[in-house]
Amino acid sequence: MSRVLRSAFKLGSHHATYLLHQQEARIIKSISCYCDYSYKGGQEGGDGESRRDFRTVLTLVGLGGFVAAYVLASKVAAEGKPSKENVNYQKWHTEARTDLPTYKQEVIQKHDTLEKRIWVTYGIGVYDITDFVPKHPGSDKIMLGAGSAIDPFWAIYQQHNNKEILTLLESFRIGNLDKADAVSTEDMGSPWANEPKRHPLLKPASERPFNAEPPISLLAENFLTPNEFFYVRNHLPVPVIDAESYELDVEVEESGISKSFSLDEIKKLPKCTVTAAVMCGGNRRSEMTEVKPVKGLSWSAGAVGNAKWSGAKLRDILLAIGVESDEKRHVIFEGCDLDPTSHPYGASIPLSKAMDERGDVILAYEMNGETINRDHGFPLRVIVPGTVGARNVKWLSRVVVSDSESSSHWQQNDYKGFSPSTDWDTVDFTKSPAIQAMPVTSAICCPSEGDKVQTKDGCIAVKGYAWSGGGRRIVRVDLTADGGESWHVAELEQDDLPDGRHYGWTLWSANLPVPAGQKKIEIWSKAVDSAYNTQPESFKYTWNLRGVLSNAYHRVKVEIE
Ligand SMILES: Nc1nc2c(c(=O)[nH]1)N[C@H]1C(S)=C(S)[C@@H](COP(=O)(O)O)O[C@H]1N2
Ligand SMILES: [Mo]
Repeated sequence: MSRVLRSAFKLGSHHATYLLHQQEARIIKSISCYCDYSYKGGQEGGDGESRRDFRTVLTLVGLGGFVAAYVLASKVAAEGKPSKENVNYQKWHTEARTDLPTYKQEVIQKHDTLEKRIWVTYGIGVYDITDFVPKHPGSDKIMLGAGSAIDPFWAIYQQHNNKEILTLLESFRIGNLDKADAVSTEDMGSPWANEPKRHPLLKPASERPFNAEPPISLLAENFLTPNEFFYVRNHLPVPVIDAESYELDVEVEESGISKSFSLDEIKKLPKCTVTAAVMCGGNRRSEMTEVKPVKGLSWSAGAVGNAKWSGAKLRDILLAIGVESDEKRHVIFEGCDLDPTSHPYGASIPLSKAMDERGDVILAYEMNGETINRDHGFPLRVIVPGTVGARNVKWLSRVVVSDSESSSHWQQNDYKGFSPSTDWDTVDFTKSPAIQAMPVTSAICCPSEGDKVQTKDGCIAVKGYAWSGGGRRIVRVDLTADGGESWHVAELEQDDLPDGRHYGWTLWSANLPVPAGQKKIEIWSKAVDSAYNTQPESFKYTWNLRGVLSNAYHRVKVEIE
């Protein structure tokens, strides 16, 4: 590496350090988006006491911070980063730097406090990230993860593998790891080697982890979304599970009751089928982003699907082990998908929802009459009808009845709503409740933005979906083609189920009158649910930093032929 390059790194490091101090609060607060911030070029724990938690927090803050520092790195770029475009930044951490000393793992391990300085290794690079690790009330948690290799984390969170972040990391380089101590990437195996095959029509918002939605024009074609077109939202690699040896652990905290169920045992329980839409809390986020950028996967309106789910009622299982409903308790779900600290994806719902006969919470092994596929949770997932997608935990491994909510990152520091004036400097995730039931929304699936459409008797054919959380039926969908001067009521296609227990979506269609003589029109849709809740007119006043609950009127511009 040239001297110019090295001094540029120093400069970069200095500059970045300064900026990092400025932005440390922001970085800490950005942890909730560490996992998806940089996917697709700029898109989408807990206070637990265990060491695993701490390590997760390190990943989130320390390593995720590198992601958050993307912006800083760009500034560095503007102010003197190496001009040679072809430097092989992906190799830096694999090569020894002759200008720097070599360290043994046991030496590195000792650098695990701010006082002793915080070191990490990546490949055979040794980095001092002390100035990067923000000083904040939870800094004790960061320390516990210090002094170790970050390779396993970055194997999973592949968004780090870009020039800006690797450049920033290299700027913290202080030495080389003794080769004998280096983590071998071959030994680790790729966590992505066993991903299932996906339908080519699913448009990935990120490949690893796999997140994709179907073209929304397809969504209104089928009341039950075909399994292969159903959006996929994975936070981690898809776990490989052998159905024969699979077991679900059900536990009750305090009482100490616990019981394991094989898949066969679960299938012997009374089978029940629920039609329920599952919608990601970030569905339609890309529209909210237009008001002001938000952090998260840039979903269009396709992060939702409607399916018939079959399985055992969670209520039956809980009753069988003697659980009684209690308004104050929770049911925690854990998946088999593990992060690099062996921490599973997790979420919780109120116990009262699980115990409610009309809550229809099921442990599903079938989706639309087929064995549930790997992307959607094989062999077992929980379906919490009417509740945000994040609580519908896939690849279920454990169910725990507890006095507290899940301590997972996704329950505590993500999937929560905030005021439009809350930013990453001021956000306090403990101040907002975790999203459970979702608000009413709708989307126009046909025509699509920019389509040229033909009129028939002064009308155009429009269709879409509408849904509300909490079991509320859709009672009306209003459409306008003249900016709200006149509204037209759509025809609804939905289940004939009582309000409060109506969990599937509603498809709607209409022949919408369009203003005569106008070439360009904008269609708006708004749905009304059984509580007469309706969608907000714009995203402006419901904007939130995470881009969740993005349910304003859906608007589509088309040209009349
Ligand atoms: N175990 C596990 N369960 C999970 C997730 C996950 O990453 N791991 N993602 C959640 C989120 S955020 C959503 S929106 C839904 C998506 O379900 P789908 O992929 O079947 O559409 O699964 C939820 N359950
Ligand atoms: Mo989600």
